[in-house]
Amino acid sequence: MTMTDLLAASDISTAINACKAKDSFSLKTFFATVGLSKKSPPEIEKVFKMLDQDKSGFIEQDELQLFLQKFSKGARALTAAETKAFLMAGDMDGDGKIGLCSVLYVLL
Ligand SMILES: [Ca+2]
Repeated sequence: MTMTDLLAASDISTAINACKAKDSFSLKTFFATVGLSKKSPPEIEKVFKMLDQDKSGFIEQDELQLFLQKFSKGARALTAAETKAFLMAGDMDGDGKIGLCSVLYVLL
């Protein structure tokens, strides 16, 4: 399973290109552009599992930093500020990591 099994490659490149500049990443914009906002919860869960590299059930800070590269290998890493903003948006209980429920909450 790869991202392009679930998402259109053209949508992924549009979304990656839209945040090429450092600190221009917006979670909601990215999810919308990449087509994730229109996906069903089971499909979103599949994407979540690809992002959760160590299968801990959460997306931790180190996995967040490499978030864009999970969609496209050549993409840049997120900056510290972007990673922090991502955590603030998605970490509902303040434990420093993002669970699937938080992702669904941001998306739906
Ligand atoms: Ca993890």
